[in-house]
Amino acid sequence: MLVKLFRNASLPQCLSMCVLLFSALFSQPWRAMPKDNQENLDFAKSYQPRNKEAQHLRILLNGPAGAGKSSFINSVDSVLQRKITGRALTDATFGSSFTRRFRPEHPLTESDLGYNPSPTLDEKVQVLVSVVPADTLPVLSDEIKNKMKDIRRTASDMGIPQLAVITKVDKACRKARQDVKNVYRSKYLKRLVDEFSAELGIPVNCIFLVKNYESEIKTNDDTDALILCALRQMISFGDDFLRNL
Ligand SMILES: Nc1nc2c(ncn2[C@@H]2O[C@H](COP(=O)(O)OP(=O)(O)OP(=O)(O)O)[C@@H](O)[C@H]2O)c(=O)[nH]1
Ligand SMILES: [Mg+2]
Repeated sequence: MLVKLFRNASLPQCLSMCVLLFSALFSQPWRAMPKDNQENLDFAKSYQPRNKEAQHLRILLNGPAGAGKSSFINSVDSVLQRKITGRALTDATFGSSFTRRFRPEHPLTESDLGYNPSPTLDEKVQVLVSVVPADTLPVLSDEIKNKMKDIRRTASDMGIPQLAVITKVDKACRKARQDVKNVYRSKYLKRLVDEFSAELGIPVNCIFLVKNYESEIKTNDDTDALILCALRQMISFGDDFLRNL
């Protein structure tokens, strides 16, 4: 079929078909980023829950060791403070998880340290965020995927809204590494999003591509834009959930 297409096309048509077939970027991003970050920044900084019984939003990040959960927390902190911060400990070796373990097959019981039998509205989780790294996403084990699905199912039963963040886009895609503005133009990353969406059952519009701050000593607008876009959606989802309680 392809051969037929090429045989019937003129030379310029052939050339443009070649470009289309082999280019790694869409001509337009499949998700537009705002022209500047001010609105999203103001929104995140001034956010107050509309449900007056709640003081703040509680967002649970869940994902494999080394996925970039702590880095994402630090990145959000860095964006909001407009300088690189490092409040949550990250681990470059990630042999064992730094962040607290979460095992749906062994729910906490009253005898566990820190178990809270009657959490207040403020102490309950209002948004679940699945965090996965783009570079190893294609080889994520079934065990981890099933665990993430279990956690999502438990959250769904409780009506908790969910979204996903795919980190380390710079490690998975050369074009994204060269210029972070290419993230939502990368055909490879779009395919990753589509496949992850189908596998975990998370709609594409609830999946966000992110490059965390890890080696930078200054923040920059393009990296901020990706982080703020994800953060804004987390806040909106959480606030809707709180309001409907
Ligand atoms: N290049 C790149 N590296 C990243 C990114 N996000 C995280 N990292 C690096 O990945 C490593 C692991 O990140 P962490 O934030 O510690 O991962 P985690 O999910 O908190 O891991 P645990 O707490 O062990 O479960 C660190 O060395 C980070 O600097 C990213 O977007 N790009
Ligand atoms: Mg961590």
